[in-house]
Amino acid sequence: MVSAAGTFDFVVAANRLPVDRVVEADGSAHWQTSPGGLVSAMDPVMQGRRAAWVGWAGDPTDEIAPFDRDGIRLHPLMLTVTEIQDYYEGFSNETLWPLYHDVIVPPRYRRRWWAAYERINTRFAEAVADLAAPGATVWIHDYQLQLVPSMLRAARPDLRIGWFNHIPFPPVELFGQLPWGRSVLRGLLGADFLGFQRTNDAGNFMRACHQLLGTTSTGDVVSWAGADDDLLGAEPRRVRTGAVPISIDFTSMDELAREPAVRHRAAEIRASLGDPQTVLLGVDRLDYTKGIRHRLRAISELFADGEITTPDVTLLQIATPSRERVRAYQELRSQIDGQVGRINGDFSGIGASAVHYLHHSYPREEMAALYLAADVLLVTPLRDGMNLVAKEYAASRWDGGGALVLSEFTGAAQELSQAFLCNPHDIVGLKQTILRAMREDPAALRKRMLAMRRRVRTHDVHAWARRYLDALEAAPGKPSRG
Ligand code: ADQ
Repeated sequence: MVSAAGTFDFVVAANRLPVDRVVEADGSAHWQTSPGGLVSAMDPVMQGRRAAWVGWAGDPTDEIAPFDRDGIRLHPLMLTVTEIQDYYEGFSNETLWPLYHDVIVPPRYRRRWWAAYERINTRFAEAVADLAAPGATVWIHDYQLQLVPSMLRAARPDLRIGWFNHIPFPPVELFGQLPWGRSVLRGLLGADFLGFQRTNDAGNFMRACHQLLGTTSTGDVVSWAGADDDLLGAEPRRVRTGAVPISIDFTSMDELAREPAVRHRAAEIRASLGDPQTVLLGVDRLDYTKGIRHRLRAISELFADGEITTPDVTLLQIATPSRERVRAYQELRSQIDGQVGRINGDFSGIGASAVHYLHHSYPREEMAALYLAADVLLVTPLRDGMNLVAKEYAASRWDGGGALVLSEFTGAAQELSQAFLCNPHDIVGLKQTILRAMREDPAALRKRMLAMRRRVRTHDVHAWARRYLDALEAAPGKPSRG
């Protein structure tokens, strides 16, 4: 059924709204802008347009009416406790997340979760259909909303619909496990343009469509011949795909890291670590995709081999707990807690910890100071769509200092080829790479860092959003009858 049009020319749909609801001790509540790149990426492209954002409001609460903030209409969707368990923790984070990250832990396939995923995607599509003006542009984000493109197209064929995947898209040999894989692909093919982090992700998607739906492709365009299909309808479709790697706000990170207070704080951090010769740093969400266990294994062996010793070398590992109600994350946390405890028990001295392990979440100023304080940043994911931490490190190092050890299984590795690239599964190789990064002479390090900074400066988040929207605008769009 075609629904009535709204008044917004540009509508974003993402799992979360760009604001968090903060409830004070006295029970009063207010909204606070969420930290994170997506908000700053979307802001410049939303300003000056009649723009709206549809997303889950966070913790379950009573119905909240849509409201305006900074000239943007925010449209909260409320989820019940059961919907959060089934759609978000279940299908999004226990099925799709591990499946799309190379099945590092086994995905769980539960029919009840899939039914909830379909229901919540329907609610997102209905909300966007009601808000979007005739011919509006809609940008849908990420793996939680893969059915929205087709659901939305069925209701509003006049819209220009884009979707961007922040995480990898797996090879068809893995994707084929998903009992509802064909529905997911048909859900996505409702878009005009499907953006991915890497060319390989777009290729994996096209191969999955070919193998599971029998589509053909010419260059970056997937053609679906049309069929009596409940999601996609009977019309043939041509959908453009492409790699548009996400980035960060280089200028604001660079400026922040130059501030005297941040530089002073960086020196303070080093002093409180006991002024070691080498500070190694890891900054991750506590997630099994991030390769924290492999990193700690390598560090532990380097201490055991006597290649590094306290107090000369210390690792500062910041790991913000996430998805704490999901079992795999609880297990990971206790494994890492144990590993850190063993390393410190075996190799720390009095007042000289081998590993400083922190769960806190920090303001941007403190993140910039941490990056400035680190001689080597260790980014060792087993699989990561992009990894913004690597790019933030480069943007913070206006001084040309620091070394980046970067897993070849991150999207960032495609762009930051001057990093010390590593395979985190190869512990021997990882140890050697860490030592090389620690021992490289400053002039060579500086050359590498300046090249990485150039790349992030010229490919920042604003360029990303523009490139994405240009590709969406240029997508074939209208169904071709051949
Ligand atoms: P994430 O898996 O969350 O994102 P990442 O790209 O590294 O991973 O971004 C993490 C962000 O959180 C960074 O901006 C970082 O500064 C911040 N952060 C981490 N720890 C923090 C702490 N303790 N305190 C404050 N801030 C902290 C997903 C995909 C990635 C992809 C992004 C964007 O998994 O591959 O790069 O989306 O598309």
